[in-house]
Amino acid sequence: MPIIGVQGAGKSYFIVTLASFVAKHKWGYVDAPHIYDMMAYVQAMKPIPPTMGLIPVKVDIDMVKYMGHVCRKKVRISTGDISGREFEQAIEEAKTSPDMDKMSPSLKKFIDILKKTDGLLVLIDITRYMGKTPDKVEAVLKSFSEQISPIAHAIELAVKLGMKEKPVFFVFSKKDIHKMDVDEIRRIFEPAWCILLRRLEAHGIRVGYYTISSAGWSSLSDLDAFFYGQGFDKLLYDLVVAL
Ligand SMILES: Nc1nc2c(ncn2[C@@H]2O[C@H](COP(=O)(O)OP(=O)(O)OP(=O)(O)O)[C@@H](O)[C@H]2O)c(=O)[nH]1
Ligand SMILES: [Mg+2]
Repeated sequence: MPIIGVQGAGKSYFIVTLASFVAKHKWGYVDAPHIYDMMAYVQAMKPIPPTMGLIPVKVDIDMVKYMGHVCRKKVRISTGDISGREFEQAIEEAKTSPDMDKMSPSLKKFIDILKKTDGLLVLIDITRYMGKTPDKVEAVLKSFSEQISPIAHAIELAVKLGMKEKPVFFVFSKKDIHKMDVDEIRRIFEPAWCILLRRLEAHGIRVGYYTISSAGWSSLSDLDAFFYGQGFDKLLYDLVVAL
């Protein structure tokens, strides 16, 4: 299951946090050693250099647990196969040139990822205009307006390549900044993205909504309280069960 999202949406921070959670609870296996380098940046809350963000990171999950329910299944979550910049460029290209022979390596790579996917984890950053626009709803809508085209096109492309009856999980990142709960965001998201949502329903694609924070946990003494408080266990459980 790939993680997609525009530049700076929080994909790399998310996978490092997710990997730490999975490792802490012995729920799976994390691809090393690149993750250590990324970890250093996440722990220091510094931007991950673009070149490092390109290195693929894979988290192999064997089991998940939520509220006493255990689900054993093998699921791979990955990112870094395609960076946000490559993703945006590939989607732009996919919109205009459907010619297979002339495709750029980025678009080819992205199509290969989508062909074999069991669903999508879509990271959306709603914080881009927070602090710049006084009205929170307006700030969220402004962020959506920048991300709806690449994201919706990517999902449509995945559907075209055969992703039917598979789940799409929308994850609104950087919760520590926007401080909104998932229902509050859904009330803005659903009308704004309704055309895509109706089309997904028509293809039997189930949609889930989550909001999490992937930063500021390394200094906490009670890591579990952070992870569970963010709902990482629920997100992983829903995801594994849905596949
Ligand atoms: N406060 C806060 N900041 C975050 C969080 N997640 C990511 N960030 C910030 O957002 C920046 C971008 O996050 P990345 O994870 O590197 O974004 P990305 O989606 O991997 O971006 P590309 O690799 O360019 O596609 C980071 O440098 C952090 O400063 C979060 O949960 N909370
Ligand atoms: Mg990245």
